[in-house]
Amino acid sequence: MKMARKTENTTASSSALLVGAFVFLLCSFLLATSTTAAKINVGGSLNWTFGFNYTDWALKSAPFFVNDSLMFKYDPPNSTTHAHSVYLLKDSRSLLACDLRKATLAGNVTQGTGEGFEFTLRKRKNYFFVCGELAGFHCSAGLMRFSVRPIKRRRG
Ligand SMILES: [Cu+2]
Repeated sequence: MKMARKTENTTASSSALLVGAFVFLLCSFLLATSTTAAKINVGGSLNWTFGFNYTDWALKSAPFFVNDSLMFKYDPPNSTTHAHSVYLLKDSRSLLACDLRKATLAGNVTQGTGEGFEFTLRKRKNYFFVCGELAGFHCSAGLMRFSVRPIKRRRG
């Protein structure tokens, strides 16, 4: 009796091991084959909005990969919401200061409508994104700023 029970336990644990190994292999396979670029909605379900901490969001959403696309969604100007836009800054200094003087426009106040617009991270470099509305107020007080540095995707 004791012998039989022991055999049963051994069988149960070895099949659990097999399942575990299978799941591990499946995960490795999925990781290795997920070489296609991702589309990431900036801000998750909150989209591009005033008062959400995008610096924090970017840190939690990392890593980003070269050729991934960031989706920016925001309502066009209307009577109930603030207008937003997306600008690219040149460096971390201007990001810190919310200095838009050398900024380039990535999306104007209407381009975030509906499904929004895509910005593809084509190069392995730092990107600095801000909302350009109210002369940097949305960037500073509204926390609408973040930087990302996409990394090269590992091939399997
Ligand atoms: Cu804004």
